[in-house]
Amino acid sequence: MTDKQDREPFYVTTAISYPNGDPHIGHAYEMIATDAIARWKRLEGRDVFFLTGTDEHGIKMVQTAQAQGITVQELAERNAARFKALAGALDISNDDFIRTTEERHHRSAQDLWRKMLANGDIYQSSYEGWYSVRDEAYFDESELSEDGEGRKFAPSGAPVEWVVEPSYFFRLSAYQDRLLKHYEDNPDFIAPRERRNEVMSFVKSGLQDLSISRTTFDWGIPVPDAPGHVMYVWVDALTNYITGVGYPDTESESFRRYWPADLHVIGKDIVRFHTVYWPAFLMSAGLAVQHRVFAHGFLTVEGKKMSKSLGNVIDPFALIEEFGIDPVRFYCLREVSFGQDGDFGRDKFINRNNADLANDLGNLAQRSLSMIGKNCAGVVPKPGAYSEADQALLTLADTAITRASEAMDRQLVHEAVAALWEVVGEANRYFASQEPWALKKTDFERMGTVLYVTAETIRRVTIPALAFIPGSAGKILDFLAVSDADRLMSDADDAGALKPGTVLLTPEPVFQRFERDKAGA
Ligand code: ME8
Repeated sequence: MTDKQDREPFYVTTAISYPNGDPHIGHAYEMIATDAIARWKRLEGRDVFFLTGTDEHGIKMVQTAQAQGITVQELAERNAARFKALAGALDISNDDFIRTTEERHHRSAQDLWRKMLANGDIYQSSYEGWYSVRDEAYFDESELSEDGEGRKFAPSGAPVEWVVEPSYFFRLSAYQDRLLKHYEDNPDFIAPRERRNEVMSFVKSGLQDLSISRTTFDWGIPVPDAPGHVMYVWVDALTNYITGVGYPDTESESFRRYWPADLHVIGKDIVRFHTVYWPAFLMSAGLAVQHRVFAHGFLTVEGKKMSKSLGNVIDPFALIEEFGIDPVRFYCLREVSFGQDGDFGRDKFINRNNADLANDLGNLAQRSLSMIGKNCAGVVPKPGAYSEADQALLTLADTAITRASEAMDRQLVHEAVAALWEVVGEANRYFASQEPWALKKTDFERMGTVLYVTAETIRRVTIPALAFIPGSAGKILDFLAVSDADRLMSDADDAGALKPGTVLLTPEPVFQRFERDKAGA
């Protein structure tokens, strides 16, 4: 691979999670999808920097710690370690893990604050309004709902209370026109499109200044030169994206190289923070605005919203323990349309694993490569002239790789997976209809061609699959004796790169089949 400096940088982030509880499948989902995007870009030869982490300040952390009888530092320490462990357990290829309690981040957030202040965008006043502790946000009266007893609730369903406090404000109202111009000039700034429309109409309806400091608790980043005030957790949280690449040192190599970020991947509930507040903060501080925000949907479990009270929160560690990493990753990427809501269902999960991984890719690799082992002394045979069927499969691999790349450019991860698995499905039909086991007796040379075409097709789809199921795809490429240096998209594009005469390794089963639960099945 060429030197890092010669490759085009690509900076991608997840949201940083609140470590006030254990990570759940929604957190795992976001990590997996972002990891697939990061890995794909690396396969394309980009110099990727991938950041994830934890958002550790705010009143919710304080309240959870109190309820558990531990200090908030202890809570943050314990649960941040769980999120870090989750990234490891899911084979996430993040380059750094940021915690907002780190000193580097305090320095960064305070510097950003000073820049916004120097630009005249921060002023002191007092704030009163309907505040939801759970959402850590104030809401407009018009956004609230009410129950029969006069209690008011935020759109999330969380109760709100009337709060009055001295507060610093950010002059968000001054950014309405600049933001709208930014959306107009950069039609790809917010995806999917329906999110962009929502944000634009929200901004068009008028922006109010934003309360950005708190005085009712001290678990946060101190506002510079303002004793008693800590920063509103979202100012601090969003800043993680620049801290991660070296801010406030804007002259550092990493900041110059990676900022502005190419992509923030987040859930649909926090679009406003990332597409209204964050670009406004950056503009105020004289920094470049990130290129793009992609909002994914929410996962439900067996069709129901996850909640502690329903007891249906899925522990991703338990899932990995039971099924392994790649089946979990694959399900998330294949079954859910990225950008739409999706569902985790146990039967659907097992069906997907058995059909696409164990049967289609697993069996095909195992059967074809072990035939090469037994009949060709483990050496890739030299193909003869291609038949129409051979050509059709090879061409399909070509077009599918192109389609997958185009889909990944727009973060349509599910479309990319589907395009590749269409080839896997077709390769199975090809293998079954060509009957190489029968050709062995009738036309040995033709058998060699069929095995070559099959193995070459497996190589070509398995390289891009490294982004989705890195461990299993890596094993299959090992069996095919594809060296680490030959596992880039340019190698997948390179038809015929599997050289006749290559000595293969003995294949072993890569995927497992799982039984659906008897009860209720
Ligand atoms: O929002 N399905 O943290 P968080 C899919 N700290 N995604 C889900 C989900 C679900 N059921 N539940 C949550 C925060 N998410 C802030 C972010 S960024 C500067 C600060 C997603 O722990 C959610 O949309 O509540 C968000 O993108 C991420 O998980 C972390 O959520």
